[in-house]
Amino acid sequence: MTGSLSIAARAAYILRDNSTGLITKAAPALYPHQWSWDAAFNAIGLAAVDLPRARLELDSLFSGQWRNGLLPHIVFDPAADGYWPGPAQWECATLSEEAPSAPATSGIIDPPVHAIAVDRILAVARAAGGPEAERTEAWAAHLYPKLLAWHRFLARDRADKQTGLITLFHGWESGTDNSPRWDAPYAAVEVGPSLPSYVRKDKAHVANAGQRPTDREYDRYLWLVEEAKRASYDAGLLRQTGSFQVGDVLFTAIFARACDLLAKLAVHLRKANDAAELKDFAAEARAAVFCHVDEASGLAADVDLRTETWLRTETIAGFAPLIAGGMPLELRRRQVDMLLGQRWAGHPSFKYALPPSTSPCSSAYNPACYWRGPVWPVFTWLLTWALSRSSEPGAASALREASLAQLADETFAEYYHPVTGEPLGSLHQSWTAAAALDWLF
Ligand code: 9WN
Repeated sequence: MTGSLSIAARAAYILRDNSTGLITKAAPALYPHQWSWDAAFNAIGLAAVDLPRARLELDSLFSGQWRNGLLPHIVFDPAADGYWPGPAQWECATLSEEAPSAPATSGIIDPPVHAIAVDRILAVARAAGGPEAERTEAWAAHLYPKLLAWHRFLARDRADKQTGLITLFHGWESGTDNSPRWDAPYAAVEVGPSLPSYVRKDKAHVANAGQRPTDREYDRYLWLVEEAKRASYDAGLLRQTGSFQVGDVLFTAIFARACDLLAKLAVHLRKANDAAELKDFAAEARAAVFCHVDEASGLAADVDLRTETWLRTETIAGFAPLIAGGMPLELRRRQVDMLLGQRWAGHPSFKYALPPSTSPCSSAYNPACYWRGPVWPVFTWLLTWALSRSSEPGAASALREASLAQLADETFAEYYHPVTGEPLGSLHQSWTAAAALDWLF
């Protein structure tokens, strides 16, 4: 088999192997449940090989949606064990009337990439034509009210009135758990004496525990779950009591782009009022992202909402304006040049010219640890998706080629060491396989 064919075949095999028949596990051992933004990326990859499964992936995820529109960051597979904290720790249905009694879910959120997935699945189905295209159109119309409820939840419960940024009450909600972007707000989180004792299960599933967050960080992650439980997962209460409250530029940028696409779907479904509402959400979110670009560095900055401080760290989230799209040409050129330049993808020590999760020029850079330095292929995919839609096809294709060269090792790792190219974290990670499939489609 030629290189690309072999990568695609192996990626399709991994997505099949990680399937329970209903959901795609985020990873075979480390993450045996369905994660929200993973499911959306996985659905994009699945669209290339199996449209019915791509649709089922999102249907299964949305079966865990809460009555108030919240789409939980994990929908638990009742048959799976081995991930901690599990349903017995989250206790969502007991603590909140908004949560479904089944399936069991977590009570926090993930970045809203779902409308991006629906748009991509529709494009693939329309290009294929025939009955699958018709089925996919009907499916999208059926899913649409759930997506709308999810976006309305974010605009209503999570948009911060001062900054316009989406508020997070847990670093897990950003999807970039231990990124240095959250070091300062986490330093202010005091773990209470009532934190239940626990045994971490994640470290057993990676080659070296140094690739995962530290125990000190985990204490804080678990403490924030306790805080969320005490507030019955209610955003209004968490705004009063939460000891971690940040405005996330990356999440907000993804929301802006997803609102554009959901508005497009609303127009297609002849829902003019919804489309206008979604366009307003998009405009507000995009303006909030552009307002938080640090002039000196050219990177977007998150905000610690409790101290009203900008968090100026050199992490990949600083490229949120590229994800949001629609930025002034000058800012776009500056961000693209930086992304490909020596502080990022073009660093001379790197094996492949790919952007790491934290710049090697940052004092917080750790090339083997999770979101503190490694390259995440799924994030590269998101950048290529956004760049190719922002009149930057050259940058998009350079990143795609470099990432496919890296993925030729066929380990489909969760993340990679930028200097050695060593696969890190979980192997056979579903969203890494999905990214490869979409690139090769
Ligand atoms: C906590 C599943 C998820 C991803 C996140 C990634 C990691 C979980 C963990 O795995 O987070 O949600 O246990 O470390 O940081 O982005 O969605 O792949």
